[in-house]
Amino acid sequence: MSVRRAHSKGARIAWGTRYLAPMSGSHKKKRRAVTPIRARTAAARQVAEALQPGDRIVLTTHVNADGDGTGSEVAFWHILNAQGIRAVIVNPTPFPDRYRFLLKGIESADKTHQAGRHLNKADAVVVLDISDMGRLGQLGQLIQDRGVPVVCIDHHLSDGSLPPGPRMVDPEACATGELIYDFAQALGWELPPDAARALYVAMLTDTGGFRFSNTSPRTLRIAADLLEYGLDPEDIYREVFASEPEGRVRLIGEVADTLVVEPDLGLAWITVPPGALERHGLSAEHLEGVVELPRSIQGVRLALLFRQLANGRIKVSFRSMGGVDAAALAERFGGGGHRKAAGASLEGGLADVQETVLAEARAALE
Ligand SMILES: [Mn+2]
Repeated sequence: MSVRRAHSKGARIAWGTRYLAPMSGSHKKKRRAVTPIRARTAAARQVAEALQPGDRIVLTTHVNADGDGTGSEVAFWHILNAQGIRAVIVNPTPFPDRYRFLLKGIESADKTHQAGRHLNKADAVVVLDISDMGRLGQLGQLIQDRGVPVVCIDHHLSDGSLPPGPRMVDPEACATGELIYDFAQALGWELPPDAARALYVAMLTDTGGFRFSNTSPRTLRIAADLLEYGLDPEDIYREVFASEPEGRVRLIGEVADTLVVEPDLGLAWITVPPGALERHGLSAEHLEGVVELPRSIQGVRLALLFRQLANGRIKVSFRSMGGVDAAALAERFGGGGHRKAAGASLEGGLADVQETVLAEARAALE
């Protein structure tokens, strides 16, 4: 009896040891890479031709970079670096604090503070997570003037107003990070563990924590492969979602107080009180995810967030559930985005802009 018990315990330990081994050291052998989609393989080859050893490459993304923009550029930086290709990151707005942990060990890769100097020497520019000049801020003109090939890797639906260069654009991708993964797989280029972590952050954030409808089986297969690099999902969760300043929670309290709901239409909106960010010592990046508050209400099909920008314009964020097209609505005000998440900025006072936008929103929901 006791012998049998000892035996079964021993067997369990042996099984556990075999199971755990690939996670700690030899995880590369166990990795099951996800095969890239054929059209993306062809696009990846064209992109790679524009990025030669000896070249100076500038990586950039949209104003107020998010987890996908920063994750994609950090991952691409590591992938190029492993191939001996020099790259720097130059963004139109400062690298957000929330994602600064991705730069650990390569802090000097971020040259946002010397944008002009690096763009003027660039042999190619890689624009990630946007296809339009509009959201490149003051870098748009510098990139246009430089006249070098502009690579674009993106998953947005857009008219693509960037200067010419190879394109790897697919709105079917859940995030630009998915395309960066495919880029490395298609070419057989090494994906360093820090790149894997950055891509996991890109896909995690653009899918709302693997919850939105852009979360495909392929998204999760790639996420699974990325975890095989030895990433700790809880570490990443803490860095991205649980490292907030106290002021952010107090701000959310104030913003939540402005909530208005029209349950018959499934419309809800919130407003950032003017000056609230400054009072709590926060910046615009701390508003990421706040628009999920009105969207989380039962029966809400369209949620809006209004806030005044530093330049006086009013920024409106649109989030939809079900069949409501947030991008189509944002486009009526000169903005754009995805079906479920879009934005626009309008001239005018807060009250006037709210009246205009809410009238269109109600019409869209009727
Ligand atoms: Mn994205």
